[in-house]
Amino acid sequence: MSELLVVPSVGVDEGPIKMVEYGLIEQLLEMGWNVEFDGHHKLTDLKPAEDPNIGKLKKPRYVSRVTKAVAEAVESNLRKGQLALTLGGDHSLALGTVSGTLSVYPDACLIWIDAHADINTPETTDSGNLHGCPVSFLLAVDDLFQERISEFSLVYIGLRDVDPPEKEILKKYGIKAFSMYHVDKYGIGKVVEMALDAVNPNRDLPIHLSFDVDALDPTVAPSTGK
Ligand SMILES: [Mn+2]
Repeated sequence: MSELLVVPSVGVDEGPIKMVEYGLIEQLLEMGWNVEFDGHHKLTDLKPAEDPNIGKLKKPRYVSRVTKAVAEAVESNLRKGQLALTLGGDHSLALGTVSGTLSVYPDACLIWIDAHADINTPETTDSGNLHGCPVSFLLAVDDLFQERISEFSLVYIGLRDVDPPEKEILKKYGIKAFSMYHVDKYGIGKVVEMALDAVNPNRDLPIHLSFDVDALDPTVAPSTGK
């Protein structure tokens, strides 16, 4: 049984629900999954009337409210013994999805498949976009977040655009990362094995996989930035 939640976000609003409309659920059913569609969660009503920046961070209250709602939805589905598959949003969504997972499976490891490390802190971010920061919050690099994941439980696959301050953080914490160089050199199957060896050597821990579509080659997914 898996539960499918769809959460839109500005900029890529229609993408997630279009995947459902174009037959994602039917395809999952064909693959043998028993899918319960949890609906299109439109969280725009959580948007606060006023949401001034905090430091450089943009829309902090809105992202915070969405994070809480998503975490609760993921948690309640996981507590029913289901696999939660969440589609949508930019990668700030992972603040909620990973938190929901950690509240039920505190020993879960996190596989982050992305062109970007998304590990800027409120200090290092240039843009102030929270979708560039979720991993630093999840690791509590700045002690901002409650549900903390250990740096030893996190592994990256697919990196190809990492900011210099992010490189410093990855180095400081000794976070395992496989870039596109490794994927080209070893192939994705071998890289996934190596990533699992790093965070889940006995293959006995729960896995949270967070996938940014920009990890795909821009020739097959041209609409997601670089
Ligand atoms: Mn990305």
